[in-house]
Amino acid sequence: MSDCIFCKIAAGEMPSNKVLETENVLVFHDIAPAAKVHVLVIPKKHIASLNDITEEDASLMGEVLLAAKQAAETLGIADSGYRVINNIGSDGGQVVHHIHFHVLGGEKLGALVG
Ligand code: IU
Repeated sequence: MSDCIFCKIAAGEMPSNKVLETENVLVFHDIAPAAKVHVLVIPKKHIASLNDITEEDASLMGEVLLAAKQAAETLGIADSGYRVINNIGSDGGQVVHHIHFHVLGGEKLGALVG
């Protein structure tokens, strides 16, 4: 999508602080970190939110989760633990309408659920 900022980041048209990149997925540092480590994992393909994935995206979404795990390892937070969050829509707090998974860690996180 031409007016999507994460599409522009994925295409290299906007700068980002990259953690890892594959053919289909990009991981980059969040510009406003909410934890000591805070990166975003995105598919390069424009998908607005989890509501918009289809069977066709099943393999791609697997690649996204594998990249989240790999980024956690690269950033040294895998063993101590971390959180992966996907916000969906207005009530979910989604601001950028290109599906992304937040990976948060590097410190003890407060409980959200449970
Ligand atoms: P949300 O799940 O849509 O609420 O999260 C959007 C995130 O994208 C938020 O944490 C922003 O700080 C982050 N972000 C970014 O890293 N780079 C950008 O250019 C923009 C938003 I716009």
